[in-house]
Amino acid sequence: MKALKRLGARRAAVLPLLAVAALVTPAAATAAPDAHDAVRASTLGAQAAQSGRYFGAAVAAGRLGDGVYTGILDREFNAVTPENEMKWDTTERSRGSFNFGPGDQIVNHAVAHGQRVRGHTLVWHSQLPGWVSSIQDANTLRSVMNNHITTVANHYKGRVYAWDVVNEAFADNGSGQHRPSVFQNLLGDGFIEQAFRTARSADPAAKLCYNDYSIEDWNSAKTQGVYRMVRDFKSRGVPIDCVGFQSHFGAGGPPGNFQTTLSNFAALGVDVQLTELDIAQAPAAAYTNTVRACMNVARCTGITVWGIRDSDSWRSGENPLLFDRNGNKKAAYRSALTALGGTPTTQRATATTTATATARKSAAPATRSAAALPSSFSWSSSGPLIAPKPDSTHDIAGIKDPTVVYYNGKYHVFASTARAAGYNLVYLNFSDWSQAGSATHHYLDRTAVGAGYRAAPQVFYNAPQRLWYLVYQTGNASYSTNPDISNPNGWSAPRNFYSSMPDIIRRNIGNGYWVDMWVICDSANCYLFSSDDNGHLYRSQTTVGQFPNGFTNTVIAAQDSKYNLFEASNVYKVQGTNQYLLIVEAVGSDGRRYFRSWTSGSLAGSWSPLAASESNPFARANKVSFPSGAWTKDVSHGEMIRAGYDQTLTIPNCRLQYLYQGLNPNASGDYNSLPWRLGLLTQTNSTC
Ligand code: G2I
Repeated sequence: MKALKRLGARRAAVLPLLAVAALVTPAAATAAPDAHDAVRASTLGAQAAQSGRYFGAAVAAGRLGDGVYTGILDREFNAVTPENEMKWDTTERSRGSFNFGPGDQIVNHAVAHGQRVRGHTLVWHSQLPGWVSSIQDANTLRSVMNNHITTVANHYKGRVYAWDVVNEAFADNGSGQHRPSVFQNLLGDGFIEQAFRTARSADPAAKLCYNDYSIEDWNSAKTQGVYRMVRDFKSRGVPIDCVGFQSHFGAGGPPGNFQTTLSNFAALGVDVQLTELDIAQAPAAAYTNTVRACMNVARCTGITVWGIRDSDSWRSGENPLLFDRNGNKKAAYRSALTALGGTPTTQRATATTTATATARKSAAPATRSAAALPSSFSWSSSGPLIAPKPDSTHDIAGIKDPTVVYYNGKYHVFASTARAAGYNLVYLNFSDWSQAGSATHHYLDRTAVGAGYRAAPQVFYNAPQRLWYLVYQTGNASYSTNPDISNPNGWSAPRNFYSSMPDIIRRNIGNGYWVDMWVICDSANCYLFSSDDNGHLYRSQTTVGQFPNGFTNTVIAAQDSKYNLFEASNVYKVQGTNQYLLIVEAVGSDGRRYFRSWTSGSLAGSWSPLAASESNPFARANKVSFPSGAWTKDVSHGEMIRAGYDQTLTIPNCRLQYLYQGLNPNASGDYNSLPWRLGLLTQTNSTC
């Protein structure tokens, strides 16, 4: 979007049909992607992400040097749980002396690969150092427990999505009571509540879970005991957000009433997760039943398998996992993927091929899947999901330029508010698209972000700094930061990335506007892309370490005619590949907005056309089906639903979703007063 839009839909008819095939880039184009590879792009994590879920694995720090292991991990999983590295006997082996080395190894790996982390576990009677179990008085133990929770949760703050705060506190004996432990014996039943309260104070943004095994059968006394505790916690406001069902099953798989158990807990107002799944002999049907039980419960937010290959499992003699010892996909893998809604790949992705390919490419895990995206796209659109909510001081006409991340069980959307007087920003969150329309709109002009011209936001979490960034245009490229994305009042006042408009932009901008700033980082550098409404896409750069202290080396990353390369560029990393995707908004021969797309092997590389023409667009209204009515002919400035939320801007490689701005085709008049609304595209020609 731009400061003072002057190109209305009315201009459309007079625009010439523009040549769209070639995007002039400073360097030679790379080879076009091989469309056949798209069939093999389907993975557990990417598929789970389609429904807002994660699919994770327990990870051992000691195996991160194994290329086959990390090849599978980074291709298939978008969440990890350290198998042993965050347990008390590792993190505080002697009193007051903390060791985060092994846990950090896993967390750093996860952050670098866009995987969320489940922290496991803060308080557990097992893997507990002798100095704790031999404590004899309640006061000492209470302060030791609180200090442990606070120190560990603090260390991982911002990088751990959910904590197993207390693990396995209930007895197996059919009593439905707590098991004996040093915590239970000295502190009594209240130790669990105490642990949750302490964890909440230490890391208010993390989800706090109670985790246990043999609580999957609704009829068991242990399940009922945990259920009563969660109900009690919720009724008294004790902070608990989720229950982890470990799901260590025998060959028969889950109990027949597992889904009932999950729904009953979810009905208490907590998320439920399968946290340590493994099944003796891994029968395909047992995995299907397990995954289906989760998929059928809206608040079942993710599944973690307890290891990657059978040889990595704590039950390795029972071959309970999804990959065999050589890293080949087992039948159970295919049933899990299918139950997640995916289509397992056939011959070429099975067993030996995958394992040997992975082994061969262990140094560069994703080179073979460089063409995860197809070369043409079709979409289905929702109706308008988000409309302005004017209040007495905000006479908003349109809501535009959305940016969105899914984080902590919610979609967080920031957008421009447009009215005749100009632009500012709004924030809303919701857990489900069905609730997007009823979410509260928080106007950011009331916060330190401030009044005046602010538009076209982009949000991401900077994992190295553990800080959220909101990037937006103010005439300069500006940003605010916030430790808590869900707190609209937490944003800092705007700061600028540049001291002034870079010379190369000043020389090329003509009558355009400097708009739509977009930041994306790889492991070494951060890049800022921007447009000039005059056919140029610019790219500046800095290092990850220097970000956000200025961007330099501004170059023209791509150029074309003005309307062919207009504005609203998004750049993303495609999950599980070495590809980046660029999409840029163009103005069609009918004056309607649509998107063109390119790919590149590196952020600073040249961009090769993917679906880059008006007849083969990335997204254009005439390639979109509108089951609930064709409410717009423009597919304009928006943002992809990402697979993660950090600075790498990773998107799924399959079944893409794009939140965009659309417009009643009959609307006309002042550009700033047009009634833009937000709708959601879902890709319909995915192969997963
Ligand atoms: O027992 C299965 C799981 C039950 N729920 C809680 C989980 O935390 C637990 O995980 C397992 C790990 O998979 C094992 O890897 O917890 C075990 C300990 O209770 C872990 O085993 C330990 C061995 O006992 C140690 O001897 C060994 O040094 O693994 C360590 C690292 O390999």
